[in-house]
Amino acid sequence: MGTRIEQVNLHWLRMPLVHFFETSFGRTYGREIILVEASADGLSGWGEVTCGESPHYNEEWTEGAWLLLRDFIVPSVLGKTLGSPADVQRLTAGIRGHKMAQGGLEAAVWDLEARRNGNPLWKQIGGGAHKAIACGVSIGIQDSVGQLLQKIRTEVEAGYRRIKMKIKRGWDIDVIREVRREFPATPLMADANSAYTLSDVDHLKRLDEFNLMMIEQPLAHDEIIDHAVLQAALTTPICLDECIRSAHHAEQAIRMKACGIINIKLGRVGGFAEARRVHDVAMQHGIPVWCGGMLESGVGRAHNIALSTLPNFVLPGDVSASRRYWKRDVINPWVEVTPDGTIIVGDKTGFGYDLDLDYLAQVRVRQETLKAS
Ligand code: OSB
Ligand code: MG
Repeated sequence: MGTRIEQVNLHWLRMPLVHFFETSFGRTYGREIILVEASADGLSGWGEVTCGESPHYNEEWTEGAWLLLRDFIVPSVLGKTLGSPADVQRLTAGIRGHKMAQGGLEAAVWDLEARRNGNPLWKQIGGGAHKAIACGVSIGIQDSVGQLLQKIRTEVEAGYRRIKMKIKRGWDIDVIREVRREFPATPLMADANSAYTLSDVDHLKRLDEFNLMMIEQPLAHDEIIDHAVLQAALTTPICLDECIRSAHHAEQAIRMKACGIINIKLGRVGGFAEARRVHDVAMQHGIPVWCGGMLESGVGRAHNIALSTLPNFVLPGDVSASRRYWKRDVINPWVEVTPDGTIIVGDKTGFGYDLDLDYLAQVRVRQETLKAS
């Protein structure tokens, strides 16, 4: 028994975004995405590497991830017989960091395992507690407050259940005040992507008056202790994103009271096995979680949907409709959101959608095949 990984195909896709996306660390007009295709016995599973084009969200970026996969991660797994997809994490444990690169392969192997067993991916990972996923949107920093208000109105009218706005120094308190005035009852939150330091505590305390669901990652990407100090000074719950790269980090952050909520990103923690552990630790401590996004193509989006069916995903996530990002997605059908702001979870085998192989070939700019010897 077990699955011997015979071949891994790396596909580099270049996909322009429908609208630029700006965070405190910069603006993105298009995505450079690696899809990982892992094959055994005539079946293929697909995963997505969710890192950015430059090493600003974390240390990973597309070109680096490609080399890491080609030279280290894939060779650690090729030709090995896996008892479970969770073995990918064990086989790559000697590689420090680069969880998004590892997570892309790990997710592909879970999808492959699901297909070998004729299971939907959500079932293969032990999910299924939710048959519909509650959706929120993440709205980037805009050129004007008017433009932001207009974008929020569009998403609220589409049915999305919460609005996340990106903030940075100079685009925070005054902007949120205007948004709150315009949308007094909308569930609202802000994501700073590490734009502040503890010396901004008095400034950040002013956020408490806006009744935000949470503030996401206000302080440094690797700083749990300062978040605990900040949380003690705020009534608004802190949600950690960048800081949580493992279940161990989640446990430390929760024990230190550095956060009240955790954003789980599949790639950031290295795949489904660790994402489930983060989920379980949070659940044991009564900390709710939601699924973050990294502007994924349909493949990563579908994986996020499967992950979000685990029971403690009780808050709307950043997983939203394909057409918010892409003129055309690489899957069929595209991910769609109902008028009441949910994605319906299907029963199809694997990640639950068909690949649009014609379009995939159109947007592919690089490809490499690695075979077991
Ligand atoms: O911090 O959650 C983040 C996108 C790129 C990098 C970091 C983040 C984000 C998002 C977008 O907020 C979420 C999405 O719509 O996919
Ligand atoms: Mg974030």
